[in-house]
Amino acid sequence: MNGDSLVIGQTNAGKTSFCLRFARFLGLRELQWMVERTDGVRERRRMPLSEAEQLLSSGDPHRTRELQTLFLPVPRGKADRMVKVTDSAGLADGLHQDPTVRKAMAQTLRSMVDAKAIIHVIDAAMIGQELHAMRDGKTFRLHALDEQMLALGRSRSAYIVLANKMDLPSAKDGLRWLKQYFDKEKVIPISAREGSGFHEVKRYVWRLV
Ligand SMILES: Nc1nc2c(ncn2[C@@H]2O[C@H](COP(=O)(O)OP(=O)(O)OP(=O)(O)O)[C@@H](O)[C@H]2O)c(=O)[nH]1
Ligand SMILES: [Mg+2]
Repeated sequence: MNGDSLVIGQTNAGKTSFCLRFARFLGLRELQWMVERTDGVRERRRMPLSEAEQLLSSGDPHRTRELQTLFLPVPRGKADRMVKVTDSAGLADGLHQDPTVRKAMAQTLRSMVDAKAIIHVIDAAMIGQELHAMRDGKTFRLHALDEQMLALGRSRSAYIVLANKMDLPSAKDGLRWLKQYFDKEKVIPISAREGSGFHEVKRYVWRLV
């Protein structure tokens, strides 16, 4: 396994927040990444992490519109190895009116086909909210897009689900449901906002190298 992993999920699940928080957790002050635009052009970028945090993550859906590969140094003996974690544009239902968003989603789908290791981010708080809203006896079902991502993940040699937004109250019930639905050991609860759960994420990602 070459340690490269692709971060996927619905739009707004917290993929970019996860990547930036992971870099912070690892003690990086400066971010090195490769951006692959939807026209295929690749650009190397360097930026202080604090600047990237302001620039890359906001409350708007469809914020990420390019593949952003972060280079993370892993100490291995005398020479560091690099782990690559690629943040992708979030998926959403329907045909989006903005062509750049459509192109970005198509780029995510293409990269999903090639990815060996997949990190699937799910908003556990949203699942919890949806569970609470269903008081009419209907059974809760995972969103069709997440279902597709799960099917793809299962076909890969490495697959993990990050139950994100654990700092929000409804996320507890969301996590309980996710752990029942997925293999329990595949689900890591995290809060990209507060930085919880990252020791386990690190253990998982380092195993890939
Ligand atoms: N409360 C809480 N909010 C979070 C957490 N992680 C992300 N968010 C918020 O969720 C929103 C979306 O976060 P992003 O990281 O931009 O989500 P994304 O999955 O990259 O979204 P796209 O790029 O649009 O696909 C932002 O308002 C974040 O601040 C978390 O752990 N807890
Ligand atoms: Mg994003």
